Amino acid sequence: MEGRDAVGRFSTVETMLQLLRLYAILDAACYSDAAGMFIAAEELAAAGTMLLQCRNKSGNARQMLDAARELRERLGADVKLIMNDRADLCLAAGFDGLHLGQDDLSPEAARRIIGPDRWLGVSTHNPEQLADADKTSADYLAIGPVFATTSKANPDPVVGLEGVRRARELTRKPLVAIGGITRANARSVIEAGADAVAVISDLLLDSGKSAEEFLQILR
Ligand code: TZP
Ligand code: MG
Repeated sequence: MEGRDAVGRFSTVETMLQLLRLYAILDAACYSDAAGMFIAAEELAAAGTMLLQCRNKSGNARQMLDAARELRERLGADVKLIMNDRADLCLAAGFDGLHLGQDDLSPEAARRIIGPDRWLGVSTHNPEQLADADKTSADYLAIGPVFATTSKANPDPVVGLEGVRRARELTRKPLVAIGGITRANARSVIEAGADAVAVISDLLLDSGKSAEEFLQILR
């Protein structure tokens, strides 16, 4: 199949984002314990989610690494795992990529750590940040929050669908929309020019069923 290798795996982050369009974020703060997060991750993967990000804004490095290694072990190599914020943990856990925000290492500094082959994503919140990130070696860019979100502390102002349209004009890199995206509005975000949607909240309840519905809606 186009965009996949001989055994059916997606070969690049671009094909994965453009063909599946769903990027699930596992935020440790949303689960009562690591076991709950592992179960949700397995449900998401069983439903066909192939790209997951580990996000933990309050754990210590050792806990984060233990959880990341367990996820790697449970989900197998076909599911692509992206570490939020931490290049060191990305390498130590054998993850497939790293996602950076505006206050993290610069993309080029992180690239020196993770090497040329791991996927690198950068969050942006306005046209200036997006244009800057476009000049880096980032493999994909995120724009948001598109809609109001309660999952992020001190979120930037919402950019709306207009912000997604503007972002689309400014980059040819794969574009991920994030923030307040649900099954009800995901289609509109793709129609505004995003290749994929990144989601926390609307994947929390009945994770497998929700992921299946997202994947159906986004086809
Ligand atoms: N960055 C911008 S919005 C956001 C992040 C991490 C949170 C997205 O979570 P939700 O629950 O899908 O709005
Ligand atoms: Mg960050």
